[in-house]
Amino acid sequence: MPADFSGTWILETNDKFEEYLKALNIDFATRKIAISLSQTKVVAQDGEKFNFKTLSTFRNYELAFTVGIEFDECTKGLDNRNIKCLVTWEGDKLVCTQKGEKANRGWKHWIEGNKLFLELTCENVVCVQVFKRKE
Ligand code: VLZ
Repeated sequence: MPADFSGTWILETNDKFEEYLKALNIDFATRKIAISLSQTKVVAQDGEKFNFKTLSTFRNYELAFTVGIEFDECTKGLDNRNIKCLVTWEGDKLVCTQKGEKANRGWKHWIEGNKLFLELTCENVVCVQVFKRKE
């Protein structure tokens, strides 16, 4: 039985997020705003279908996908690139490869106890975000 990601998760730590945004060529002013934000992930999981909402007071970002089915993503409001994505299970980790202009781009999600982890990768930068399940 794979992990259940459904729920509301509040950002607790955000290591190397600015470096990640820089690797995506996000400008200085936007980076400074972005790193100051509290982020909330609202995840809805229905079997292999997922909806991830990343909410903040500045911008929101929404992504819907089915595991194992390639899809096009436009990272609107982030770096505004078009990428080809595929999410697969690696054990209980949800792993997304994001093919496009940026090398080595993708993310991984997993759960440990009441924490949701997100590893965001671009080129040689790895950002690790830890979220706590909302009571
Ligand atoms: O997350 O790809 O959970 O899409 C940051 C919004 C959203 C704050 C980061 C404003 C989303 C930033 C990263 C302004 C530049 C991401 C996936 C995995 C789901």
